[in-house]
Amino acid sequence: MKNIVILTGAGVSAESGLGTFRDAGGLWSQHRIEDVATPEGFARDPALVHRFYNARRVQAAKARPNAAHLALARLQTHWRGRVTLVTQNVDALHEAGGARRVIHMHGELAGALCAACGHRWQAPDEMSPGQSCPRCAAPKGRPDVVWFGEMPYRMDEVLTHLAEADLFAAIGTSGTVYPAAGFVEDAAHAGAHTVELNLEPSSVVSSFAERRFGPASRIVPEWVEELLGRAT
Ligand code: BJW
Repeated sequence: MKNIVILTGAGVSAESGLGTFRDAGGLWSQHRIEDVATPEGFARDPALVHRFYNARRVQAAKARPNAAHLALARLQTHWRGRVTLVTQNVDALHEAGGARRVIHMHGELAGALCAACGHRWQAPDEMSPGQSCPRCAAPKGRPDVVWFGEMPYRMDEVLTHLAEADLFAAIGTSGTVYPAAGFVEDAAHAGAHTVELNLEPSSVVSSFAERRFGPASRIVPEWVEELLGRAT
């Protein structure tokens, strides 16, 4: 077994204090998806959307990586083959835990994007409506995140890694948002062993060959130690 592809979701950061989306009390129980996570919502009320992301940017800056982030970074360092980390999360906790070359398929809270020319820059702590682009000066700054109806980032790269995967793991994701929810099928089709690590079964649990349930801070380090022990 050489190539490992790992997909992470909000559950991997839950024990760092960042709320998930769909759990009880999660972000989508406090905000309407159509208002804060679609381009149409942003066009209607950019101030509301900026408030939502400004608050999450502040919260994410205070969060610290937990044992799951640290274990995945350790796997990347010690595994003899390739470990590709694809995250749906917009926080930087994988990097803070020591992971490298993380693919942020749904963007990053730390980034700003010009909706007019596509230029990207470091987001200020507080973004506001009409934020002007440092390159083209259009008042079209927005958070550099992927909303419903938009194309996730670096999909060609992700699909190539999935096609070459020997092992695919999904960690802390509900399996309700595509295309990420379909990665297990892509990896299985390529012949990879597939494993779900989650607090509870996801919507696509039946697609996985192996399942492990519990808090990420416990089950991810256990799984990583097993893999590294098996490889040495
Ligand atoms: C723990 C834990 C602990 C808790 N330990 N676990 C019909 C079929 C197919 C697709 C579609 C369809 N209709 C519409 C679509 C497309 C749409 C979609 O999927 N909609 C569904 C709702 C049906 N998708 C899109 O629009 C995407 N773009 C797209 O498809 O483009 C076209 C395309 C075509 C072909 C190829 C490629 C592209 C874009 C989706 C963008 C999603 N954006 C968001 C916001 C990002 C910015 C932000 O953060 O605000 O991304 S929405 C939100 O959901 C966020 C997340 O990344 C994403 C996934 O959530 P996640 O991570 O799974 O979190 P939760 O809360 O759902 O789950 C947490 C899990 O953790 C739970 O299972 C818990 O049990 C667990 N957990 N504590 C371990 N301690």
